[in-house]
Amino acid sequence: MSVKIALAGNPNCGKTTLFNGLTGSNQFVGNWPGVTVEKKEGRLKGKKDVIIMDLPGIYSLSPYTLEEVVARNYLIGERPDAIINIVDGTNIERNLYLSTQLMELGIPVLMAVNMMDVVEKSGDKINVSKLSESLGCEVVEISALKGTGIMKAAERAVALANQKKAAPKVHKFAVRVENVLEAVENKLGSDIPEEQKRFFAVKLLEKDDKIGEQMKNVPDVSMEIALLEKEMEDDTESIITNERYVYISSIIDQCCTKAGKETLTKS
Ligand code: BGO
Repeated sequence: MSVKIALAGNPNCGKTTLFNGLTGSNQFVGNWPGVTVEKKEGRLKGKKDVIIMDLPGIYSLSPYTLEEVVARNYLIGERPDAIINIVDGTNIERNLYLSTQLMELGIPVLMAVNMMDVVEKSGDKINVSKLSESLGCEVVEISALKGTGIMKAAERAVALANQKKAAPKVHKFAVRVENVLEAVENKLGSDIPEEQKRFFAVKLLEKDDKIGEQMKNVPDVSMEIALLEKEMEDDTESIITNERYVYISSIIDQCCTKAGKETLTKS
C-alpha cells in the first residue's frame, strides 16, 4: 500500500522547490477537479510507494480563497497519511498561523523549517527542540534550495504516517473557549471521526459557512456562539484568531532569537 504525504505551507515558503527536490522528474501536473487550481503529485525519489501531494500555497484553512477551500477539502476528505508543513524560517511568526490549524486536523504533522541557509547566515537562532515541544510535532531544519535535510524530512514524515499517530493537541484555547468547543464537539455526529472533531468544532464556532458541505449533519451551535460572544464581548471568529496569535507570540518568545539580541524577541 502506498503512503500519501501532503505538502502544506504559505505561498513562497519554498514548497515548489521542496516538491521538485523530493520527486525529481516523477511528477504529474493537472488541475483540482472543477477548478483552475494546479494539482501536482509525484513519487518520492527512490521510494515508488510514497506519493507526495503538493497543496496550493495558503495562509490559513479559512474558506476565503479557492486555494484554501481546495487544500482543506483535500485534507479533510482525502486524509493524507501525514502532512509536511513547510515553514519559512525567515518569516516564522506569520507561517505558524497555518501550522496551528494543521495541528487540529488529527493528521500526523512533520514541520520542516525551510530557508535555514538564510537563517544561519543572518545569525538568527531557531530552537528546534523547543519549537517541537511547544507545537507538539516533530520539527526538522531544511534548505529546499540546497537540498539539505529534505530526505530526512520525507523519511520522518513517512515514519509518522506509518505510526498513524496524529499530532497531539498541545495548544489549548482559553478555558471559556475550550468549554464551548467541548460542547460543540459533543453535538457532532458519528460521521465525523473522533480525531477530526476539534477541527470541525473550531470551524463551526468560527461560523465558517462552507464547512457544512463537508458534513452529513450540521448541528445548530448558535446558542454556543451567542454564549461565547456575550461572555467575551467579541465575535467568535476574532476570538479564535486572537487566541492563535497569543499562542504564536508565546512560541516565538520561547523559540526564536534575532541576531545580536540578548533577550528573545519576536521577528
Ligand atoms: C526564487 N533557501 C533559499 N535561500 N531560498 C529558497 C529555499 C531555501 O531553502 N527554498 C526556496 N527558496 P518556491 P512556493 C527567486 O524563485 O519553491 C527560494 O511558492 C527568484 N526567482 O528559490 O517557488 C526559491 O512554491 C529570484 O526563489 O515557493 C524561490 O512555496 C531571486 O524561495 C523562493 C531570488 O520558493 C520561493 C529568488 C526568479
